[in-house]
Formats: sequence, structure tokens, C-alpha cells
Amino acid sequence: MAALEKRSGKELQELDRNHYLHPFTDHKSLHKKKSRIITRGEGVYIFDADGNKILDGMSGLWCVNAGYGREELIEAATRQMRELPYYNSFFQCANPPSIELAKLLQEVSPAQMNHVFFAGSGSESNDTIVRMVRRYWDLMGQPKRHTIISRKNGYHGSTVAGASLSGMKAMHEQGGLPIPGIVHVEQPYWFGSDHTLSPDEFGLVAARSIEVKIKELGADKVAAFIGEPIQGAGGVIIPPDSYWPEVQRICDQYGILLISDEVITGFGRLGEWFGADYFGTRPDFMPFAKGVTSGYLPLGGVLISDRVAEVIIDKGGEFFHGYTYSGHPTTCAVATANIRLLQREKLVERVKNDIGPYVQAGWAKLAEHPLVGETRMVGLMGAFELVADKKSLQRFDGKVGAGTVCRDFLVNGGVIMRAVGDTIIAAPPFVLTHSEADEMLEKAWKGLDLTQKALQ
Ligand code: PXG
Repeated sequence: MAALEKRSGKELQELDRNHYLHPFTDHKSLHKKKSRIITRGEGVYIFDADGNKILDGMSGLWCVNAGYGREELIEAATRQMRELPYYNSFFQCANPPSIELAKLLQEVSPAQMNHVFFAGSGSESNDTIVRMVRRYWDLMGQPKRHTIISRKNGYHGSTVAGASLSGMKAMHEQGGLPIPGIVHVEQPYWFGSDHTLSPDEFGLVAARSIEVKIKELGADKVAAFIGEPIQGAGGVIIPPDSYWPEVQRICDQYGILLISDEVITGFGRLGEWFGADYFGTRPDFMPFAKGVTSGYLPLGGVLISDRVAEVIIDKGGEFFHGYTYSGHPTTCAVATANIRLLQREKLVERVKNDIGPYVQAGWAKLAEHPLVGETRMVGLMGAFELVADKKSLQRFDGKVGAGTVCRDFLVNGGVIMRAVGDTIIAAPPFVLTHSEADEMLEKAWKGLDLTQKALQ
């Protein structure tokens, strides 16, 4: 049998079609086309089996923040695999890399976060949180505090608990979700509103939909609120300034645990180590994944505040929860190497003070394009909205599939961005240079021109 890399692109596509079920994919429609086989990555570029070089404006799936081909991450994995590729953290065991990483996470995270529980992905991290939140309230003698409030169009994963926390209608319709005890309130998506309120007024209304729900359920029934600092998969929804302070006030007033889902925003995406740092919230839980290893190996986890950790540790006895790969030595070694790399190259500061502002300035200019109704970006996490009428901000309402048309032009033109409905989103690696940023923005403009022509 030929080694995998020796197969032709065509051969790989055929095997893919015959044997491989992809995540979030309509396979019938994919099989009519063919999948794009990505074979290599270097810096901010990926290469496909047809020989195309594409600027990865999505950092893989919001994760390859340090860029492709980083030798120190490869070496960290190799070294650890030689020493101890795997051992578990059950049965009163631990291993040096998981302990090192736990300590390092404590150093880079907000002051109240002094403990971590490791998982294998963002979804698993949120499953852990659902269990731990309920365990906490049981131990506090308030077992009725069971319900977790989340948001419509939020994304928290694809496992049963993750998909339940997510506010995606299409996901809920498949398999009878959400599970009991998870409810959804309004998202702070000003552009998607009727624009009768100012962004700050709208942000307050969205935050207060949490309070309305608390009063409806009874505060003694509500365990926690979960939100992404900026919604990622939902379309890079940057809340108005009024939003997070009001959410924090509500959580404080009703004694509800705050979960800041940092799976995308953690480890520098917004120019601060965490989204909670950027928005000034004081979460009790921070699930993370993706950027913790720059996507080189799958690792997730939950940072846990002292308020919760003390109860789980002191009052809890055994918490019957954990994964085979909790504290996996190799993934933890790579995460530590990645965080050290972010620190040494000052990449978080670079997002805040250098490449972030540079890309933001160019991104804002895309608003001059006749198809664009709004641009927005914090750090290196941005979106623009395609509109049918620029003056009235009238949207296409999904009818012509403008987002998909534009996305295809972008990708075929050599830059990866993603379409969420008619919102185009981007999240490039932190190592993007100024000239690569120029290339990304020029290609975005070109893609918009082609989309405009195609839709006329
Ligand atoms: N929370 C957030 C905020 C996420 O963005 C998860 C949890 C789940 O993580 P895992 O590792 O289980 O996938 C995510 C994942 C997209 C897209 O299309 C986004 C994610 C995953 C897949 C696709 O933007 N985010």
C-alpha cells in the first residue's frame, strides 16, 4: 500500500468520499463536489493536494495561533513521547507535564483561577462544567440550583451537554436537545436587531434577558450563566460595551456562577490572555481548548475559581468524573511549550499593540465596499456583514446565499475565511506579518468585488 502522502489528490478524495464522515457536513452535497485535501502548513499558509497555497485567515479552526511549523512544539511532543507518552491522572497519580501546565495556567489566568481540570476538547470541558456546577450547588446544600442559562446562537460544543448549552436551533432539532435544565436567552447581536436602540441600550436589554429568565425560573433554581466573551461560531458577535458589566452585575446580585467560555478567546486572541481580562469579568469557570496548544495536539480544560474549587476539594469527597486523557503528558508538554512561546515572542502583546491594530485598520476599510454593511474586530477576531442595501443595511436574509458565494470566492482566491450566514468571519494567526495582513485584506476586497458581480 502506498504511504498516505504518496497518494494523489484524486485518490485521496476518492478514499475520503468512500470512508470518511466529516464533522458538520452534508455528505451528499460534498460528494457531488470533492473535498479539499490540506497536506501541509507553514507559517500562516496551508497547502492543498492540488498545489494551492492559501493564507489561513481562520488559524485552522480558531486555534493555530502560533502558526504552522513551530519546531519547539514539535520537539516538546517528541521529547515527551520518548520520556512518557501517556499516563493517567487517576488513582492518585500525576505526571510532570500536567503539573507544570497547571501551574503555568494559574500564572497567566485571572487571580481567582488557581485550579484546573483537564479534558480533551472544548466540548468535554463544557461537559465537565455542567457536572461540576451541579455538584457545587449540591455541596452548598442548594440542590435545586440546577438550571444553566445560556444564549441563543452561542456555541459551546457538540457533545450532548455542549450542544445543549449551544443555542443552535439546527443542532437542537437533531436528537431532542437541549437536555433538561438548560435554557437560552437573547444574544447581544446589535447588527442583527432592528437598530431602534443604540448599541449600548441594546446591550443592556440583551443582558437583562438573563435577569428576566432568572425571575421567571426563580433565583433559587438557577445555577450558572455561560457565554463566550465574543461569540465565535455564531458570527463573531462583539457585544456592546454595556453588556458584560451588566451580566456581571446580574450574576453577582443573584449569586449565580459565571462561566466565560474561553475556547476561542483564550490565550491571546483578543490581545489579552483571556476574554475575561478584556471585558473585565470575574468568572467562576473558564473552559479552554484550541489555542492552549495552538491546535498542535487536542487539549481542553476548565480553569476553576477558588470559590468553587474550595468547595469541591473540602466538602466533596470523590467527584465521579474524569477522562482517560485528562492531564495527558504529551498534550500538556506541548501546551506548556506553546504558552512559553507566546510569552517569549510576546505574541499576546503583538495582537494588542501591533498586528491587531494593523489588521483592524485595514479591516475597517472594507466597510467602504458597497456590499459591506458593518465591519468589526477585536484583537484578531473579526467579521463583516454582507448587505443587499448599504444605506438601509437591509440584509440578504440568506436567500441568495451571499455568504457562501463570497466565502467560495475568498477561498478560491487564496484566503481562508468562514461564512456564518451572510457574515464573513476571520481570525488569523498571531504571527501574521504586515505584508501578509495586506495580502489577506487585498484578497478580501477582491472576493467582495467578485461576489458583487456574481450577485448582480
Ligand atoms: N466552546 C467554544 C466557544 C467553541 O468555539 C467549543 C466550545 C467546543 O470545542 P471542541 O474542541 O469540542 O470543538 C468551541 C468550538 C466554527 C467552529 O465553525 C467552532 C468551533 C468548533 C467547530 C467549528 O466556527 N468551536
